[in-house]
Amino acid sequence: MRRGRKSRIRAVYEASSRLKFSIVIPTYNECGGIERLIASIDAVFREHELDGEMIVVDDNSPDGTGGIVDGLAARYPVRCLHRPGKMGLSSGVIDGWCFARPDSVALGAIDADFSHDPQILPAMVAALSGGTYGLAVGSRYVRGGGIENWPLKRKVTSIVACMLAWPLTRIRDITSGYILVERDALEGVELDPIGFKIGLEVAVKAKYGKPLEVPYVFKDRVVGESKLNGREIANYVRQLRRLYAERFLGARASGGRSVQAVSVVARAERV
Ligand SMILES: Nc1nc2c(ncn2[C@@H]2O[C@H](COP(=O)(O)OP(=O)(O)OP(=O)(O)O)[C@@H](O)[C@H]2O)c(=O)[nH]1
Ligand SMILES: [Mg+2]
Repeated sequence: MRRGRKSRIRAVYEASSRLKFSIVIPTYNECGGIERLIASIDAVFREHELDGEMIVVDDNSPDGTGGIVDGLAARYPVRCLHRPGKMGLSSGVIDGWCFARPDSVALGAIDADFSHDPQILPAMVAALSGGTYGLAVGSRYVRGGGIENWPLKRKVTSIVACMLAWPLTRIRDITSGYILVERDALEGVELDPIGFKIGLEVAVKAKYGKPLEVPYVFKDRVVGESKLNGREIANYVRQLRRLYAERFLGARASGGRSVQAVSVVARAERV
């Protein structure tokens, strides 16, 4: 009897001490793999007893991705934020963070195409739970990480893109997009919603203290089509130019979305 009570108390304690987090999955035409991804992330949550929720941000995908996610909400810890049209990956992640439950103390992002391995989520969560790190980045470019099935041209483009940002940060895989960051680290930070590289924006601007790169092997998408195009590459160059100007010329950022606005929106949507 006494043991039962003790273990119940321990269970309540462990539950309350688990790190609550929300991870955003931006989607545009990902009907081919979204259900499998949500089921896989849920399996990781269950196996490792993680207190996570998934937020899919869908831009009115013509292939019906958003509707599929709505249909999964009863079975999995997932909610879908529907936007009226294709508005970009980074702005989707920021809107998803707005939509996240307000008591999530960490906010993250993962691509919908299985390029980012959900199996490293527990290590990312553990990094933040331990209190030593405020940002965890899924990384292809630290020991243990890598890339599978990419042509040489794509590998070279990726490493060059990372190198262009290295003077701004000590994070190697700076174009990763697979991140988990403390909500507090985003407070008062203006995030530029341009383009694809929300990870870069967070890594350069947020106040997270120490970052940890968690290795994983990136896999090329097997279903659906890439949305990376020349326009997004140009956006990356524009984003870099703004970040360099802010860092080294003291230019003032404009048009950013602040974390304050994020929390306010999150609260407003829940009322
Ligand atoms: N909501 C939303 N999601 C987007 C948008 N553009 C891309 N995404 C999603 O962002 C993630 C990354 O896009 P990808 O097309 O895989 O881009 P990538 O990983 O750079 O390129 P690939 O190597 O081809 O996979 C995927 O989950 C996309 O569905 C957008 O405009 N809005
Ligand atoms: Mg991809």
